[in-house]
Amino acid sequence: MKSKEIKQARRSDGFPEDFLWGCATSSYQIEGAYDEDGRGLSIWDAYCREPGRVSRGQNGDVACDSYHRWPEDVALLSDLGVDAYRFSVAWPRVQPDGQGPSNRAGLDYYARLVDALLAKGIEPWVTLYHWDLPLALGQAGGWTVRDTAYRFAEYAAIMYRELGDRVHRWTTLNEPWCSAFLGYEHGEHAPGLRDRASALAATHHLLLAHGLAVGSFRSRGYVGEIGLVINPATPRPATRHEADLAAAERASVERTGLWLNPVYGLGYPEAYLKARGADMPVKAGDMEIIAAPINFLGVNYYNEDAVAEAPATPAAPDGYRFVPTALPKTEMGWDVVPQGLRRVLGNIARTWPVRSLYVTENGAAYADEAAAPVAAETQSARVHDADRVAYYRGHIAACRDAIADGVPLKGYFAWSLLDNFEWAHGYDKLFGLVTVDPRTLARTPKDSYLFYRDMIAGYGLE
Ligand code: IFM
Repeated sequence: MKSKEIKQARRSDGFPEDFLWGCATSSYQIEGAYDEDGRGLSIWDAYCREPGRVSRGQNGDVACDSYHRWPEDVALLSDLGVDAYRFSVAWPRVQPDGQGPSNRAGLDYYARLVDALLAKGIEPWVTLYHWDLPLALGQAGGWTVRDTAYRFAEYAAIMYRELGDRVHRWTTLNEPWCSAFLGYEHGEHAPGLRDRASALAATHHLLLAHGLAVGSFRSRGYVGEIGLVINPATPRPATRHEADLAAAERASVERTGLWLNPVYGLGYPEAYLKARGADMPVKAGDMEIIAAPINFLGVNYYNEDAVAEAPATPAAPDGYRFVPTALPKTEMGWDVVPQGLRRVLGNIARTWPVRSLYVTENGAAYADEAAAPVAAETQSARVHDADRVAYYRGHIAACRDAIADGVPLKGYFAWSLLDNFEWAHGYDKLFGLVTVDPRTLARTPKDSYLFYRDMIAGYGLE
């Protein structure tokens, strides 16, 4: 038997041997070094300094200090046995003001990281935008202005030129719904606006940025694949009443069809825009740019909500409300619904012509106990996070179910390698497979890390 066959025979979890196992992080959440080596400020640096925005006034100035400690992180990834590491580039490290000449020190940081990953046989998956917009662009209107999309395409071209010979999997945007709606309508993320028209303008410009960056990747003939990562939602109808079924359909649009319809050439969902009495700032040719073919779609999944019909109001024009459930919850207050992952993947595979799907984030925040003292027999400290292990076990099993259903699911990334800066929650909510001591920044793998290592090796679902 060849090595691949031996490996497949050893797997007792039903996953194909070429299924890709990975781990994900993002720049602002782990890098720190916010003012080193010519990095410019991002909208998150500024937002964290606004009183009342982030829990206990915390920020990403130091975060996990991965800007300096990346060799430790690469070693952790290697010991975990992942095939791929999904990380993002901090645009302000590359272009401090979001345009103009690039910053060599910033580019070198990512080049070193990529080379170290490749040396360990780990494939770099580079996300170009995970929310840390250069502050100068933010001050000029951020995603509400069209120009930001063109600046993004220029920055993307710099990254392709710099790393395109070694990076073969790119994603343009991470969860653009969060950038547009949490940032511009709900006031929960930077820049903290509460204005629906701004959120819709941001939606269009984010999609335009995505399309321009895909087009630029293709036109330059790089080897590799490029895709988009969204956080779709297919909420559960609270009952079997027709009205709740219809409400659940409407509730999924803003997180799902609003993004996928244009990306797959179907235009914006009209009923959604009509309910808001809104037009998108579309110019001639935009929809073609946005529909540039992608190689894969990334799905970030954490939970599934239940919704019931409700009267449409100006504040909630889609006519639904979230209803409580009796399901267990993570520290984020999110329902734990492993089969919801199977449902959302199935729904996407049935509705849009997606060739390859990846779960690009999945994981859970729980309040972990402090690391137990070093055990004599293993010489290592332990963090027992049984809830997180159970969460992973259930959701990875749901991925296997989705594959059995016929979903073209090709890989899975755990969120996250490290306990890190969880946006408006600061470091109060921890998603890591590895604890990061807030004082010393020392890393300690949790039981979930050991579980995931077994999973990747082929026997985690036993
Ligand atoms: O930490 C975030 C990540 O930045 C984007 N997806 C969801 C995660 C958990 O909230």
